[in-house]
Amino acid sequence: MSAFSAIGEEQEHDRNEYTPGLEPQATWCPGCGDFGVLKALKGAAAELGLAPEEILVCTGIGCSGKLNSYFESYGFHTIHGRSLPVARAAKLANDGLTIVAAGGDGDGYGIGGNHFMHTARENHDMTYIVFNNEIFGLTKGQTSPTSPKGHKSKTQPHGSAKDPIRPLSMALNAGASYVARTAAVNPNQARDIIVEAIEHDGFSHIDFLTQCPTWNKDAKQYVPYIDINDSDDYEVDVTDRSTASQLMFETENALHEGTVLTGRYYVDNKRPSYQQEKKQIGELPEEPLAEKYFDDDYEWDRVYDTFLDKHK
Ligand SMILES: Cc1ncc(C[n+]2csc(CCOP(=O)(O)OP(=O)(O)O)c2C)c(N)n1
Ligand code: SF4
Ligand SMILES: [Mg+2]
Repeated sequence: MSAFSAIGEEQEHDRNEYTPGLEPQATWCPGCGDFGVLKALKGAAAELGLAPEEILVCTGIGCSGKLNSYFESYGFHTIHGRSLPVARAAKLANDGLTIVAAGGDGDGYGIGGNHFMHTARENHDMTYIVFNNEIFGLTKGQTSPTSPKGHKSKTQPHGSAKDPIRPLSMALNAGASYVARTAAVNPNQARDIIVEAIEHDGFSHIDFLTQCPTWNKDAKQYVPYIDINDSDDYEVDVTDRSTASQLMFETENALHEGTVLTGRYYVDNKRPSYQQEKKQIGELPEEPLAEKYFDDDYEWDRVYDTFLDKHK
């Protein structure tokens, strides 16, 4: 629970509380997988009993970057590939906040790849959701780092000559302490994974398969999918690093051969988070820095109410 909770310790929240009053209508295309992320995030926040003011959602640029426009909480729509450094700074200033960083495959695995690698390595306590639609959606379908080899787009009319990156393996090797893949076609699994990821102390990476029916007609490849944690064909010990590594490799190969594997791959509960380590060596005060500037008498208010008042 945040020290800044306006409501108190025990809270119950309805998923509808996370729908903003001013801009309830998402501008994503019909059938877009991004709706699945929003739905799963609302369900997870409600299940965890988090008040909107206890959550910060930092996003990058892209269709995915609109997530925090449609989710009622604190939000910071950053620049392309930069959701993670902003999220890190916010967590360092106020570790009572639940931090969700989010962006697209181009945003997080391309232009922001450096931040992804080092935020995982340093095990910053936050949940990072990457909307993986295997293209640049907002800018109309160009090839992205996760586009499969041979994928044709306006930027690669003869087909991409390059192998896509392996996001799960990348996260594991960089040092993420929680790694999972889910898909917009199953918001229930996605919700459960987001709940776990938020509860996890450390860097949680979720590669979230999101179909883009407008610019990536291969979207149908995301259905049906297999949950490795529920299937008899896979023996998964999420605490075993080498099993996780093998399964990730298999999953990343299978994706473009028509088999979509999802689930939790790796959970390391023993490794301290960046925040915990910094406190241990005395570089981070026990009391959040932000609390120094916190006004106890301030009544938390929805920003759009203020805007609406101004326009009366
Ligand atoms: C520094 C910078 N370079 C390029 C762009 C243009 N741009 C905006 S969104 C985008 C790609 C978004 O793709 P992705 O991150 O996969 O998100 P999606 O739209 O697919 O959700 C690009 C290249 C930008 N806004 N800033
Ligand atoms: S262009 Fe694709 S990713 Fe963007 S809103 Fe439309 S369907 Fe979704
Ligand atoms: Mg994309």
